Amino acid sequence: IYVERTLAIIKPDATEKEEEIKDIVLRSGFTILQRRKVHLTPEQASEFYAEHYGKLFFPSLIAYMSSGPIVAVALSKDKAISHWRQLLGPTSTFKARDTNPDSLRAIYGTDDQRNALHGSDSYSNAEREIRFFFPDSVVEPVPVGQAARDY
Ligand code: YYY
Ligand code: MG
Repeated sequence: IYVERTLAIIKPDATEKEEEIKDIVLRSGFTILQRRKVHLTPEQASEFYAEHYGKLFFPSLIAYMSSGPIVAVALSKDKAISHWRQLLGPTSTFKARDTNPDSLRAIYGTDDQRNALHGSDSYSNAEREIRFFFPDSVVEPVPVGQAARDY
């Protein structure tokens, strides 16, 4: 089994549900490696979401992500990156409610932007995002014969 890491974030609109979300995370077979509650400055949120710089929704995304404390969590599991994205559901809370009502964004999201939770979308982003919140975390070696890969 190829155990992977991914970065999850409980966004400001969902931190009150942390215990409930944690139960689902553990029941879904993830291991919590590290957890940190932090209130990002707009500058830090912009750095985290740099790939979206210049898009129409960027300013409001940064305002939202710096509006209150968030909980960053490093998770591990077999195929953690894709499994976590699956459990999250689609980016839009409304689409999640329509197409995947059991997903975390369907349950905990507020609207198309305030979608309660984040998940890394690729191996390289997962490693970058884990380093962003947990700079001291140990870098996991890639098993022999398995190249680091994106999904
Ligand atoms: O990876 P994921 O969070 O599912 O979506 P991204 O396309 O990376 O966008 C990041 C973040 O930005 C998303 O969680 C909500 C917000 N957003 C938005 O407000 N409006 C959009 N049209 C797309 C994304
Ligand atoms: Mg994304």
